[in-house]
Amino acid sequence: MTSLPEGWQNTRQNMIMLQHCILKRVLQQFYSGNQETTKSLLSGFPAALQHGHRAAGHRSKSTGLPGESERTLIAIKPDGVQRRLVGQIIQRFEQRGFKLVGMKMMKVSEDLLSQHYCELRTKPFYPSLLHYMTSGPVVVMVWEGHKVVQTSRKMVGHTNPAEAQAGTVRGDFSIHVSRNVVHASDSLEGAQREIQLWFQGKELLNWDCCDQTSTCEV
Ligand code: IDP
Ligand code: MG
Repeated sequence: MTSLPEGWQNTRQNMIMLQHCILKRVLQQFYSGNQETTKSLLSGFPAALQHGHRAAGHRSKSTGLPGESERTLIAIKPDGVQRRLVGQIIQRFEQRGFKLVGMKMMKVSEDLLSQHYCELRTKPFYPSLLHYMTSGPVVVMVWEGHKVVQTSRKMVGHTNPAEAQAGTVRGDFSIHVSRNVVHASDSLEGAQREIQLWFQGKELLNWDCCDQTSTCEV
């Protein structure tokens, strides 16, 4: 069984403890015959606390994600940050309908990068890739949604911008493979590995978009 990241477990446990407290107070008031207090207690708490996970949509027990949602890691590389493309890149993912569940700006250590790009260690361009990726800050994000891994790979485009289609991030904003602006996980397993590498569980937020029934059948 897949265990939930630490932050999620805490949130879930807090939610369950709160629900128990509310229920206990409501039952105490109900059995003491104080219906007015019972009503005001219930109205004082948001629906999410009264109904727990059901108010948050159908979440899978194993992943904690709603429906068939996936998560992926997207990073705006140092050239994207230097060229002030952060806003435009985020906008594409928002407009597509994906949900941002984690984001931070950081200077990446060589240690983290060597784990991230472990499959490329033997490539001739690996030293210059490390130099480029540590040359300035990156903005790293986790996006969630239906088939977000494969869709975001299409949105990002071919590794080599010269081959990337117009309309993709790389096809619109870059010209050379050594400065291709953005990273996107290439598989579900890769995404899970990369998210764990770049983020702690408590840095990711489980939240409900008000438009989630408009972007996907729940
Ligand atoms: P991806 O980023 O599209 O998944 P990968 O093959 O995983 O592509 O390569 C990771 C990164 O390594 C690329 O995004 C690019 O920054 C860099 N890279 C890949 N091939 C070359 C190359 O031939 N020259 C220089 N850099 C490269
Ligand atoms: Mg890759």
